[in-house]
Amino acid sequence: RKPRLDFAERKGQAQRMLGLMDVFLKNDPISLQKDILHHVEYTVARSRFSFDDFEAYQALAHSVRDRLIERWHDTLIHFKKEDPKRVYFLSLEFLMGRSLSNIVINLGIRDQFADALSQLGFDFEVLAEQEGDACLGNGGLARLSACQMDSLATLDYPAVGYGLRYQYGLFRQVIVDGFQHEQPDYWLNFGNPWEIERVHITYPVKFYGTVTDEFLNGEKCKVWVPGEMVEAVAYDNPIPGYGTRNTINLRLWAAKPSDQHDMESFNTGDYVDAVVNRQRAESISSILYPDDRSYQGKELRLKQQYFFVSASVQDIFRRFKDTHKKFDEFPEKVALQLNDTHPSLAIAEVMRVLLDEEHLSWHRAWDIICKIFSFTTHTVSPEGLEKIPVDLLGNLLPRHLQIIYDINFNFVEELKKMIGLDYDRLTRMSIVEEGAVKNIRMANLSVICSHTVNGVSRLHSELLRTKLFKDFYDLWPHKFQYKTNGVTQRRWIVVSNPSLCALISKWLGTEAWICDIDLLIGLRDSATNAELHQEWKMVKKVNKIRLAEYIEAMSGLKVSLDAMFDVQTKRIHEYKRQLLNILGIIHRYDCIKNMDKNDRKKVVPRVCIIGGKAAPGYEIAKKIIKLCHVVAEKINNDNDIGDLLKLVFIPDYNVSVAEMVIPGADLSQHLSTAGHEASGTGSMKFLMNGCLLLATADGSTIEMVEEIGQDNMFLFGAKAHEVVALRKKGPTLKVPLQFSRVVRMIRDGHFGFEDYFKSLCDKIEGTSDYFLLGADFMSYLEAQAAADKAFVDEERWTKMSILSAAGSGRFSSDRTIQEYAENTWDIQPCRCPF
Ligand code: Z57
Repeated sequence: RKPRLDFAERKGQAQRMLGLMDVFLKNDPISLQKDILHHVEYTVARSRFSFDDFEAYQALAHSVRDRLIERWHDTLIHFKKEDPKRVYFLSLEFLMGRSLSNIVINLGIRDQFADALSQLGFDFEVLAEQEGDACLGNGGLARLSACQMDSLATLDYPAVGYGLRYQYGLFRQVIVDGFQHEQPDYWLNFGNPWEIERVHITYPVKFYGTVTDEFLNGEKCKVWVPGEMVEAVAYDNPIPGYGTRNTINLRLWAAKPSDQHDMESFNTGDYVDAVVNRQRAESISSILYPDDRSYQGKELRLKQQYFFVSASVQDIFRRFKDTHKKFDEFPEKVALQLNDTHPSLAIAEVMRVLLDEEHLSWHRAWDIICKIFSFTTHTVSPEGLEKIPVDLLGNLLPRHLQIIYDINFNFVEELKKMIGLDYDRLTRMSIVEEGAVKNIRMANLSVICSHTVNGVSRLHSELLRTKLFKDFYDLWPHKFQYKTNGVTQRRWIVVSNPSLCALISKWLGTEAWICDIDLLIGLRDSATNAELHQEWKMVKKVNKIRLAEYIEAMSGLKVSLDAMFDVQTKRIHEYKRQLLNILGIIHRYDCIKNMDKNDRKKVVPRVCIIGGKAAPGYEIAKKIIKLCHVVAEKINNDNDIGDLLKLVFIPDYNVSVAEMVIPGADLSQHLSTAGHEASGTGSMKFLMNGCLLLATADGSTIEMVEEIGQDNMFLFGAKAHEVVALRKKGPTLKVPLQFSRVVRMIRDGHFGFEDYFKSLCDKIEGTSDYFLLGADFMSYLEAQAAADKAFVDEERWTKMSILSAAGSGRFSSDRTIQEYAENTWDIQPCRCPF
């Protein structure tokens, strides 16, 4: 493959850019120091002679922000001048984490800032840790959006991200007596230097009301008279690319009371009540739903979806109409990407604007719709698909429900012509689900109205075509594609693992891999080089020390650096089988207890680390967290065990915790029952950091095996195609004795709380073991034994680790985004000159 970018040329441009920037904002140490002190005094408003680390961080952040804004302006002006086709990335969730390090690295001014600070007596890293995470998302889907924004900027694509500016991000997880408690994350408390409030960029968003038929120039048209109006205010978050001047925009909407509405209540005289009532508008963007793929049919959630969609669509139309008159050109300038079904109301909204406001014919409007939308789904199970009760939608958005019905009517009529009166199939494919509660199937709407439907890994796409969307695939095979997910190496190596970053650049003799990840493969040539081995082990050691210190500070537990650090961190879900991990740990504990002194000497010491949040209403997931704590309590305090086995639960797993945990892991576990993880992206971050994988053949792991080879991973468990048959066997399935024994230990109260854990045990025994923990248990233990065996052979382990990182190139979001640009969005890079 030819390299995507000429790195030398990029580097040259970057140098010239720095030179030019000196004209305005200089980057020499004195200028940087002056700038920082200026912000201490005038922005943070502290005395130059007394400010703490947090205040220093704020001043630093503002100095960085100034430099960021320059490039962001230039990019927006350049895009405006060039007027390329843009992609609008609509997502209800963006999990950005911290920004400071990421931004200075992408701008190429990290070292300058670090030097300037150290002369002032500050440590860059210490200040960077003052920043709180922006957690405007739940898990994989949301972090994927963030990685993709980084790649879009770095590859110079003209992209805009749209989302919601929640006042409360994902809840903070606090553990009390081993139970998860949720606390609000009021992340804006301390200000947010990375956003730019645009008080003049606002749009009215309408809700409720009625639709009437009216005549305009002799033509019948629909008029929606809303019952409520809320204002959407833009907050812009510049996203800088690496090695480019391009800095794209992530525009998040906040809800404010509307000026146009409520005149009436003000005139009735109850002024104070009227003002207080107005504040309710703000609740629309107040809180992120923490459910992660369970849809409850809540009105507020639907309001959030429409609110952000409506504001974004108005913004897109305004930008288009600035420079264009004919809507036929719309598809040449606009690609709308639906990140899952959450923003799929955009389809009905664009249709509504074209019909009711721009007065296009249905035919012309529909033609445009079919050319602009692309849809990516992230789920595998039919239950994961979003449905909206018709009553709810009809009440909140009466005109949109009409439009959806019309789209469906036309679709079903067309379908009848193509497949005849196959009523079962027609019923399955209809956008409207009949039943006790009538629902709108947002996935069907999205598939029908999009030109392309993407899965997030090859296996996922296969499952979409043969199961979830089989009826649609048979009809429109050309619509179905897949783009295996990826993560950005800028955040997941350069920011979070600086020692590994330096090592890779040294051994490859270039930094070009930072935006051309395929170069990583070059490490293969040195996979057995003794000198590299030495350095590689040192890097891992440094990161393990950092992680061990964190564990000790957090829980008081001292862990041995010689032990294998074995990590499973991700949202808690039954299908991800954290329970399988815990049962494996209990088994290991039980084995060690039953060994004599000599055998114990042969045990490979382990530090098992588990982390992740459970949705607040997800009982079983919360029980898994408690189980982890009681088992840890028992094992960690058992003198027979000592350093041979430790179990730690890391609370409040988020992006910045991940940045510290992942580089320090020797082994990471990805245990989803095959066919249930659409892709998985955590595994990619571990892989890039030279962490070995113990995993099922699920989602993107299947493709990882192809890249790094079966010998460099620990694979186990039933394959996706075997899972259905295994489930059918149900009661006749023989469960290994070892499995029954560990479940028995929990049931018998070996760890206490046996009544509380009963329902958990019932879920995995007998016919109810839906996720097949029993069926996969032996295979799991064998894979664990294989990992132990490999770990004692230090040379072999290090080689496997190097080959893991060397083979991780395919899992960069740069590759994913490039594929989307070429095969789905049809957009070209638009590079801002210096
Ligand atoms: C979410 O994080 C994902 C899927 C969903 O349907 C929702 Br809702 C949230 C995850 C998948 O579970 C992962 O397998 C995948 O890697 C990730 O989305 C990004 O595609």
